[in-house]
Order: sequence, then C-alpha cells, then structure tokens
Amino acid sequence: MEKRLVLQDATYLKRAEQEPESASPDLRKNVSRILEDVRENGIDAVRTYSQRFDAWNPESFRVDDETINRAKEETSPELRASIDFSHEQVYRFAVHQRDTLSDLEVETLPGVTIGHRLIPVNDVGCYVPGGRYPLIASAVMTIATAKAAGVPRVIACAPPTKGGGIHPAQLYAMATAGADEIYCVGGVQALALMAYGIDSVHPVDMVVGAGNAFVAEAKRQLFGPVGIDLLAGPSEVLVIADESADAKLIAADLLAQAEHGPTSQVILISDSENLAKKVISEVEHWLDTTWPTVDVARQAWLNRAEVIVCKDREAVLNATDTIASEHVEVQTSDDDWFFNRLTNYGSLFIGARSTVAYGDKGIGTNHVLPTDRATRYTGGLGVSKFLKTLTYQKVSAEGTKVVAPHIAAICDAEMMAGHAITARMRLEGEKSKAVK
Ligand code: HSO
Ligand code: ZN
Repeated sequence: MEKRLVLQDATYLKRAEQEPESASPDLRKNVSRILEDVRENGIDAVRTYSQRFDAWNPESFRVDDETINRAKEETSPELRASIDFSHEQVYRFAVHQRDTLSDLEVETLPGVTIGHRLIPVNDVGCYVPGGRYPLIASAVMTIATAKAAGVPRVIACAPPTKGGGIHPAQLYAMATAGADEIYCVGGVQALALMAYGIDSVHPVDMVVGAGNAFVAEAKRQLFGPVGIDLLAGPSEVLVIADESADAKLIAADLLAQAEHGPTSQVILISDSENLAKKVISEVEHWLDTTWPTVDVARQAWLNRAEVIVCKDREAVLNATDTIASEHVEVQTSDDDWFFNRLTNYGSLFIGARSTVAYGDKGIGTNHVLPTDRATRYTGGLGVSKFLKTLTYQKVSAEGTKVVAPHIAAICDAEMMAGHAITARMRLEGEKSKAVK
C-alpha cells in the first residue's frame, strides 16, 4: 500500500523524516516463537520470558490482596482521589453508552419473530502497559469499560517495575476499576498467559489494551482463537487550527503528543501559513529549553512531525479525513463546521479548551483508540466491543407457510438438497397437521 498520502491543495512546511514502521519479519518471528513456547510449555515458558525481559520471577504471578492493600497505602490520598475521579468518569460514560444499545425483537412477517440480544463476552483479559511511563489511566480504560458492558470476569496483567511488582498507583487503578484477578507479568508472555490459560488461570475469550509493538503483534497473532479490541500502534495527534488559534497552546499539545515516544505522530494542519509558522517557532523554542521529557519529544518532532498548509478549510477537512488520525483537535473560529463534517478520527477535541490529555487521563471518553488510519473503519474501545449482537428467530405455523417455500426454492437453486428438505419438512408438517 502507498504509504505517503496524496493531499489535495496542501503544501508541507515540515515533512516527517521517517515513515511509520510496520512490524518487521524478525519481530513477528520472535513473537510467534514466544507464543508457541508458552502454549507448549506453559508456566515454565512464562517464567523464562518474564525473567529474561523483566528480571521478574515471583513464586506466583497473581497479585494477592495484601499487595493490593499495600499499593493503596503507597498511593497518596490526593492521587487516589484523581484516579477515583477518572474511574467514575470513564465508567459513567461507558454505562451511558451501554444504555443507548438495546435488545431488539420484531415480527417481520405474520408468525415470524426475529431479534438480537446484546450479550457480554464472558471472560476478558486486559493488558495494562508499563514501559516508558506507568500508564495509570490505561487500567481504567479497559477494565472499567468491560465491567460497564457487563463482562462477568475481567482479569488484568501489568508488567513489573524495576523495583519489583506493579507500580502502586497503577495497581490501585486496576483494583479500583474492578479487575477480578490481577497478574504481574508483561509483554507477549502476559498476552499468552491470558489467551491460552495456564496453570490456575482460566483462559479468556478476548484480550484488549494497548502496548508496545510486541504486544500489538501478539494480539494480531492471537486473533481468531480469541477476540481483540483493535491494534494500537504509536500514538498520533492532528491539530486543525486557523489564524484565530493560540500558537502556544497548539505547540504544547503537539509536544505533549511527541512525549509518547520517538515514533509518535504529530501533525498540524492550517489554512494559515502565518499561524503554522508561529507554531513551528513555538515548538522549536520549547525544544531548546529543558524539561523532563524534552529529549523524546525532540526525536518525535524530528522523525514524525508534519506541518501542512492548505488552500482553504475544505482542503483542511479533506486532508484530515485522509490522514484519519487517532486524536484530532479543532481550534478554529468555527469548530462546529469541522465537527459536522469530519468523518475519520478516533476521538475529537473540539475547541481550545479541550485537549488530548483530558481524553488520555479520564474526562470520560476512552483512550484506547485506532491508529495507523484505522479510524477509516472503526472507533475506539467502548462497551460495544465487549457486547456480542447475537440474533435469534422463532417461527409459528403461519410464519412457516410464508417462509419455507422461498427458502426451499433458494436451496433447490443452490443444489443444497439437504437444506431444502429441512424447510419442506416444516411445511409438510404444517400441512399434515392442518389435515388432521
Ligand atoms: N494517547 C494514548 C493514551 C495515553 N496518553 C495515556 C497518555 N496516557 C493513546 O490514546
Ligand atoms: Zn497521550
């Protein structure tokens, strides 16, 4: 597939120096080797990889209640209040989403009743990533949403920190969000543990959550025998701004995204060259100063940032829908014009007061979102990903007389004699009953 997108009526003030990388054949092979090994050798293989990659080989990977209580004590009351806030917002929004979905039953013909029921997946495994940052809010996003959907058993894995177990605030968030079982294990081996079910861990039906390239590849390979939510790659932001926007605020939002990692994608699109240049100089100014994550932000800015100037707002709209970014911010004098027309985004942040960090950490929407242009065909994590729409049908004597002849005719035309008989037997059954 053509990687460089063709945008209409657009010029680049800055182009990304690096293309997004897809999983290399080596990475794929390594992941499949680990999955295979865990499937064949169970907990021994989990131990081997946990020791090798994370220097972590506890007696049991299951986190006990005592450790969970200790994590609570080690998390300040102020931070706990903020985690509780995030949990409440995400859970509440998920419940509202669930309330918009309903079972359906209709009599489509006299005597033909068909419908669907929304039934939650029974067992879900959530991966809560560690890595560069202990992502506390990620625990809430997956676990609380599965619980709001009505999933009876939600288990969760997070990797160990250097000092030992799961980061205390992350563990507090996992427990608060309602995880039924928590395991301290990371990476591909964690996904395998949940999907295959090893030792006393009952296998799950679906694995969800973001992670690094190895985690994403593991989910891709596990898909089929288990369900997944989506494949999340490096995080992305696209800011739409016009002449009226505040260049400093936009620079901050772009750099916040760049902080994720050297491969995170950062895009500004404007119909004002003047504004775009102001933002670039703000960003460059910030990159010359000292702050905790400036080095990684600088790498992402150099590697993956693009600044695009479009002829007019139609071209801005078009370019944005073509790029189909994970997060889109709109900071213009007519934000609703874009809100009413944009079709491809994971989550939309409307107006200068709304920023991606809000969605990331707990305003209520989910931060597990599609990347790599997948917003063209899916939204992010929500209750609907955990709810199966399962259909059913009931047919009366009256309904049989309407349906069976048509079905039998199609079976005959397809030369599926066995199928045809099943319909005709029903029809004959009704006729003979009528005679009796
Ligand atoms: N932007 C990431 C989520 C996140 N960012 C969590 C910070 N914390 C993917 O949506
Ligand atoms: Zn983020």
